[in-house]
Amino acid sequence: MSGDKFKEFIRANRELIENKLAEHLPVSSASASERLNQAITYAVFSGGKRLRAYLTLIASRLAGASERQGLALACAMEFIHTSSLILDDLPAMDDAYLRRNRPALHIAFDQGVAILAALALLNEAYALIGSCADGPRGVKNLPKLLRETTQCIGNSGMVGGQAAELFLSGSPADETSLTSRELKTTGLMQLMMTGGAIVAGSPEKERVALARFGECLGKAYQIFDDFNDHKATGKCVGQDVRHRRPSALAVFDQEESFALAQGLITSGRQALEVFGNVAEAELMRSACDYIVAYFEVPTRVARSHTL
Ligand code: GRG
Repeated sequence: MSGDKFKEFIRANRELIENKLAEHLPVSSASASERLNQAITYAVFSGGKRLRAYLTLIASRLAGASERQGLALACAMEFIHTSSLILDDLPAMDDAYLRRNRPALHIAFDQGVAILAALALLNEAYALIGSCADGPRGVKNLPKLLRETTQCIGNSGMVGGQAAELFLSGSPADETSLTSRELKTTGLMQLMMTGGAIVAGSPEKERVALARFGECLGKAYQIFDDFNDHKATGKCVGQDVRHRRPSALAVFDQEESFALAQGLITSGRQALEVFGNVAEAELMRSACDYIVAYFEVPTRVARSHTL
């Protein structure tokens, strides 16, 4: 139950993912771009767990996307994630000085470079997503993939969720504000799960199941992350409290939050039933166990939760 299969997958694929990220790193050869290149390297190779890359690769394989498409999507998701962390840490957003146990990018370099590095990574992510148009199916499905991408990243996804977090801070939090704010995390998790299925032209039933899994996992992940706000995990401690963010802890007590997150994980696992016991579906289930163990969630009876 501690995610051993997923841990083994990480061990087996770590080098592959790190090499692919290095290969696709958007380094500039323009004059005087060394500092930008250093900042991009600093941000991407700074000890992140790479969960988004691994989960994307598994979901893409599960959906029948080619290995090349799966790896391109995996790198794209990790670049989007890194870009969002850089922007999130800026003084105008979370005003955080620490990320992954090191100075945040805008502290290690400066705000201008940090913003450009975030843009370069986001831009490269779109190029990687565009590169999934190989083969007749890829070409046909690319417009749909781009639509899904812009929705998951834009105002109905990460950008919208971050805006809700900023603008609802200080107001009394409730379940509605939490639902808006969690888009900052669920948006990307949904895209990670559906990207491969869209490009591979998977049956609607499978794509919907993957989207549901991503949504449930994203919501649970955000709740777990909220719980880490007061722990020293390599980020600034107590940011949600300091900014009076609409976090799970502002609405539920600890027991309720864990039960809610556990219930979401259970719903996500149920969504995967459409795939039976194929190896990649088992890996996704194992990833759920890994995440629950990583966040040291106490074992409790899961409360059923309807979205
Ligand atoms: C479109 C790039 C872009 C940004 C949109 C700034 C922003 C607007 C959104 C912020 C999204 C955000 C930072 C959500 C938090 C997600 C989260 C729980 C991060 C922590 O993930 P881990 O623990 O991190 O997996 P590591 O360090 O392991 O990669």
